[in-house]
Amino acid sequence: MKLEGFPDLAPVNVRSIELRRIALGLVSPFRTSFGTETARDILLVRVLTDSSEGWGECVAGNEPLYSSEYVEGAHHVLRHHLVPRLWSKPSIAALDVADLLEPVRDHRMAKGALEAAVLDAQLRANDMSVASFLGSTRPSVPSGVSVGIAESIDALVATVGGYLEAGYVRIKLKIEPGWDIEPVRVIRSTFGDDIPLQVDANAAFTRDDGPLLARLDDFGLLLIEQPLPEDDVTGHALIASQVETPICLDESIVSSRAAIDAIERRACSIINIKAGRVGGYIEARRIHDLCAERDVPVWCGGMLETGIGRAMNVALASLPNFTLPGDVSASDRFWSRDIVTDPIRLADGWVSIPAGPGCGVEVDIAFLDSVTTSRFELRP
Ligand code: SMG
Ligand code: MG
Repeated sequence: MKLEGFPDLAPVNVRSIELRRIALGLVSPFRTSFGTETARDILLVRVLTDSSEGWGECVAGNEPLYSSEYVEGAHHVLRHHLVPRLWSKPSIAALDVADLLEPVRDHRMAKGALEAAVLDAQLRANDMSVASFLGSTRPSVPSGVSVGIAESIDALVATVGGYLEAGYVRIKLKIEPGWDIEPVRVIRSTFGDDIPLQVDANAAFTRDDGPLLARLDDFGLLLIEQPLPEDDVTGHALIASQVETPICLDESIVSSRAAIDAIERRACSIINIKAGRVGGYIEARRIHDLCAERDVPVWCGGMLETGIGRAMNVALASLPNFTLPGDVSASDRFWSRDIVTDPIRLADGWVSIPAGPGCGVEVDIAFLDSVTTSRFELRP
């Protein structure tokens, strides 16, 4: 399939692909409606070509709680089903990867990591940045931070206050039944009505919760993210008809087809784009474009990435229809030390796209080696 609007770049000869797992502890526990994370087991894909190296980060969690994918499963499917499919072509371009992997159903986070590594390697070989490849229109993007469910309202206020002091432009509060109206009310009354504020339920509510969620209309939120389960598109349309605050979908949007379906069924008026969730940055760009054609704003989601995924997300977030601030935070939001030499930082609340070819950041190999738990190398 020929994609429109992407530069035509020379393909690369892939010599080997490494699947590397690392263990990183979070700076503080991150609690959502589906669980608490304190550390991540992160799968990285490293592609070596004749002339370059590329890295891709898999966003699958330690356990299948956010979605059905999880890191051990992603590792297995990459090793046995996805990487072997790349050997069918002597030289490869990132734009070929999705088609080669298409016979394998789902496993989008695993596919996305492999495609990202090929993209990074191919772009480095062609001296082009991910931002230029995707069609970036600005050098930096506003920051946003996702704030977990806290031990108490006082603890939440202290945490949000700290992020505002650090310069974060937009705050997202994780919610669940019982931690829904009150945290939002207190954050509004403490910090005022002007802060861009939104909530994310990670599928924790039911079709009966429309009247409860409508009580959030009083607080001028930017959006309510994914109130219902992933497969309940019609339920989201029902909720959207009962609340004034825009409904945004995250987990439900697994592809451009799913995005069109949700928009046509009026299940959402805003979409959170995560490259990993949809199978890669190329499909993410496709969803960006189809949303732009339909006047549906998008924003860039986050999956607690290291600097590798974070750098690519900043590039994605700089496309023109990313008109809402994303979950684009500094590396130190989650990590005391990032695995890249120049971590992602805020400057007056904004994040710059790392300059340079590929994802624009360099892996700190010595530190990476010190946190590596396993390495597996595949060759044609
Ligand atoms: O990377 O800033 C980040 C995390 C943002 O809240 C965030 N992500 O549903 O949007 C979401 C969650 C999913 C990750 S939970 C492990
Ligand atoms: Mg979400």
